[in-house]
Amino acid sequence: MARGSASRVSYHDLGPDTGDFRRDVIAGLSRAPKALSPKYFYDERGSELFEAICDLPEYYPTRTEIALMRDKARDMARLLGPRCVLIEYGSGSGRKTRILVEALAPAAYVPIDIAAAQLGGFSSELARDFPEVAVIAVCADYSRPLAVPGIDRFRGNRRVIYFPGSTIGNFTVPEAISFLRNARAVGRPGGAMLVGVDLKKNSRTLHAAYDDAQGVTAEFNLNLLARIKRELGADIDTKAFRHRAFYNEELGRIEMHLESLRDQQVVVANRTFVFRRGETIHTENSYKYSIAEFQDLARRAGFEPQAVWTDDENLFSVHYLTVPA
Ligand code: AVJ
Repeated sequence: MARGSASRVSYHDLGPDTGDFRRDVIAGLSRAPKALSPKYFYDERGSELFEAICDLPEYYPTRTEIALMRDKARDMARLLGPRCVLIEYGSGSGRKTRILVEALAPAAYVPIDIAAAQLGGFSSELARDFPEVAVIAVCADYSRPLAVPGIDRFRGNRRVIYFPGSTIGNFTVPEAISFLRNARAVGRPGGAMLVGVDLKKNSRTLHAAYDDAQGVTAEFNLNLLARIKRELGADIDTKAFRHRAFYNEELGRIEMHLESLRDQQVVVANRTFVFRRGETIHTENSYKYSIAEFQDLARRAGFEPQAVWTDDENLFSVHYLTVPA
């Protein structure tokens, strides 16, 4: 299925459908405690709200990582080497990717993203601006194994997996290890990974970043309920829930929840779910790692940590890991 005007871009839709969403929502609300996957935040409205979060004064990760990419892209490109196949998990708006692609001049660029709305536009723009780069866009859930169509012709090129944005923080430690093991297999011996990881820091800064003054993060979190209403035709009073975010020091993670403001019932796909007042749906974890903690995690997944870049304030890190030959 080709889409977009540039000749060097192809687009493949392997994304999850409404059936998957319905099944996951029902399973998540049947669990105790209730939980939903943060991957479902990113419908069209959710992707827009996430872009707005990235521009908030309190949300330091995006601007810090972009500045880090600007400062260090040349060093990174030297280590990653020429003519690689750059596979990106969760390309989003692609601001960091542009910086990297410009410095790296890869043979191919393979963005894999669950958010279809952004993927088509971003990949055609990139293909237009970098005509030497073959762009293979894939709309899919990258947390599951998938075969990238048409990647075989780059058999001889080094594979580099780019995973920016500290999205790795959405996984628990065992999930992160199995995710990294899959990524290592995709990278193959001799391949590499470049991964953005948010650093541990004082809880005041973290709380502000996940509970901003303008309430954009609250709207982003509550949009998940709005999406369930829109797509699954559910009966939910979204005003009867509120956004909660806090740093769980012991587990080293921000947790986001949707808290029920009263005893109530919610109906999704003919199933009734009972909420007590104060009960929450756990919607996201955002783990924070020290450099040593993340390198240890990478080693447990079979990678060899080679280099790490951080900003002057030690807010954010970008790790370069290799797959042993
Ligand atoms: C996209 C998962 C990295 O955890 O900081 C931002 C998502 N959630 N504000 C993060 C998010 C609330 C973000 N990640």
